[in-house]
Amino acid sequence: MRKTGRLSLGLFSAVLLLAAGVASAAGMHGDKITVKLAPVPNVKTSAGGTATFEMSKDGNAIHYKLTVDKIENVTMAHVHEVGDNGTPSAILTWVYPLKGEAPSLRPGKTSGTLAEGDITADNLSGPMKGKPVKELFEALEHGKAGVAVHTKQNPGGELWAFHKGMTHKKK
Ligand SMILES: [Cu+2]
Repeated sequence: MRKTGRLSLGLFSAVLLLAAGVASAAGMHGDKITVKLAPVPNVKTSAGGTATFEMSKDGNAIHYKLTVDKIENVTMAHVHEVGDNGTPSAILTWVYPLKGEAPSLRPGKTSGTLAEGDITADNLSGPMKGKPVKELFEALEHGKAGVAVHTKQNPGGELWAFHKGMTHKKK
């Protein structure tokens, strides 16, 4: 009985902490989210990358930039929903290429800016379809959405990461 009581108190504090984090993250405009990309487990690669997302002042667009380091034969990149076990689930928007919704192979090694642009509500797909772009930003901020980069040799994803809500910086 005592054990249960202590456990629920611990859980309660955790929920409070989580609520505080969510509250401080909500309603802030001009925030920038940085997602550091890492190799997908069991994928052998020396590639790396970083994706940044910034909400526009009017709230109608997310400006993003996807930078890669030594990635070979890159084909596409998306924001995916974070599924069970932290793996990429449904595509929420394409980031490379932003328009076209078809892979675009870059043969050989690419380092530098792979893609930069604005995500608007029109770009959203899957469970985000028809929703305001702000919801995608919040999903990214809360680690419910992440970034995957696909290559010819790793079509299921070579790089992948999602934000855990602790490193977002105010502009
Ligand atoms: Cu993808």
